[in-house]
Amino acid sequence: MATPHDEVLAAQEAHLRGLDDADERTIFDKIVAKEIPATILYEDALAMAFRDVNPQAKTHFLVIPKIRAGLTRLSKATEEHKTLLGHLMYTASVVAKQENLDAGYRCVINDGVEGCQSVYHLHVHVIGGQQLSWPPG
Ligand code: D5M
Repeated sequence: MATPHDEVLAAQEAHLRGLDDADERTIFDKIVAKEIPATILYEDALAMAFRDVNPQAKTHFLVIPKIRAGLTRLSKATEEHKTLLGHLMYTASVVAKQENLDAGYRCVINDGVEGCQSVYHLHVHVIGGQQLSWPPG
């Protein structure tokens, strides 16, 4: 039976499909479509989490919107993306628990050239499993 949460996700999914710019596909779209392999840790109607291919710590996974809906980067966010952005952060916390990151972790979103973004499909890096240092470079 669908829960109220499932209904919210389904409504968001329909809304995001209306905003989608699917012709410009990224490597992450191919992971969502299962055209290229990835170690998938979590998936629902809106979000997917998978291990980063180039881990920067003992645990490093990415949380992405399955439908990019114009969110190539965080700086493209509009009012219409608020629910999705909240869902991505919540998903990061759910998967971090699943990965036993009980002692803490870091969430990072790189934006644009100066933020060192390389894949233009919004993603949250979740890094942990060891003591991290601060500040980053
Ligand atoms: O981070 C982009 C991240 O995406 C970077 O840490 C590598 C990761 N990446 C790239 N291709 C793959 C595949 N195929 N699987 C898993 N992870 C991948 P950015 O913030 O854009 O610099």
